[in-house]
Amino acid sequence: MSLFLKFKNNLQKTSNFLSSNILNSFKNQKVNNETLEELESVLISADISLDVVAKLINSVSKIKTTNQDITEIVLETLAKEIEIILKPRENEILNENNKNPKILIFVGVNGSGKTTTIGKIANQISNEKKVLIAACDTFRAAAIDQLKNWTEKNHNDFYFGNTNQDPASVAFQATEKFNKENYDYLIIDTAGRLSNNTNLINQLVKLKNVVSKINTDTIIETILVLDGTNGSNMIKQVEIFGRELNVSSIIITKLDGTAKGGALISIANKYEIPISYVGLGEKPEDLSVFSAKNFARTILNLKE
Ligand SMILES: Nc1nc2c(ncn2[C@@H]2O[C@H](COP(=O)(O)OP(=O)(O)OP(=O)(O)O)[C@@H](O)[C@H]2O)c(=O)[nH]1
Ligand SMILES: [Mg+2]
Repeated sequence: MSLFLKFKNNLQKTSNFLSSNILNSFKNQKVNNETLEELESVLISADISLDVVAKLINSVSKIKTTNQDITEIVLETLAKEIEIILKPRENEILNENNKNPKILIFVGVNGSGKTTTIGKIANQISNEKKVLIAACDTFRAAAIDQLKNWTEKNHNDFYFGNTNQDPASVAFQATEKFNKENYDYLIIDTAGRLSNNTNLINQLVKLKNVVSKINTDTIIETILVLDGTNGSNMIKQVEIFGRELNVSSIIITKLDGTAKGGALISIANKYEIPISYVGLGEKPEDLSVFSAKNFARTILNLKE
């Protein structure tokens, strides 16, 4: 299936919401204060932030009435503006031509999709690469098993410690193994829940420091996984994790399950952090490289 179709099929909740409401707003074929206000409220309901909505409304307000179907022009105008906002955020973290090893540390609140996304990403790495996956979520025994299942499916090597062992010490041992045995990738899973956020962030900072100290030359990506069904609440998570952990990339999951996919645009507009992948379902193949154009066009139910 093409990437476009994948986006189209799995972003239907957002696209149905946006396209049907926008068609409805412009059914009288006029761009005027009333229809612009209706459009504004539709965009806000899709969790697109006010500053982005203002930009979009400004572009649509400039549309001149012609013989052409106005809704088509409105949708095309919106898609173009949204693509301009999203384009600079495209970013590939798995470059098959890259010979240098890489460490990926996955962080995010509990349930955001870290472990599942690690499974999906490992599934996309070619079999020729040597991959070590480390279970540094030592908070729950089930978390270790969940990751182990994925590594067995993908035939990746797996490193784990004891339940409740200090996550940074598991990361330390895994990083030593990664160095000694010449792996191409080390992928680190972390816990999403602790007694409070400050403890969680401190623990992650410690883990990252340990890994960076041993591996001064290797590229370390800190990947923040966000639950797309949280809509605009994702902003707060970017704020907290971004500030302390120098997040290098964002992955937004569960976009198949929400009509609030517009929040991705708000994040792209507010933060200069690349968006590498989007989660579009629970199956191993339901993780797609983020594409600005595909996202912008499919959420408005436009053709490729
Ligand atoms: N529909 C859908 N479900 C997803 C997606 N990504 C993850 N999930 C589901 O979300 C749930 C939580 O995912 P996990 O990967 O366990 O989340 P986590 O961040 O590791 O959670 P903790 O380990 O508790 O911090 C699971 O049931 C996943 O199957 C997605 O893109 N789409
Ligand atoms: Mg997990």
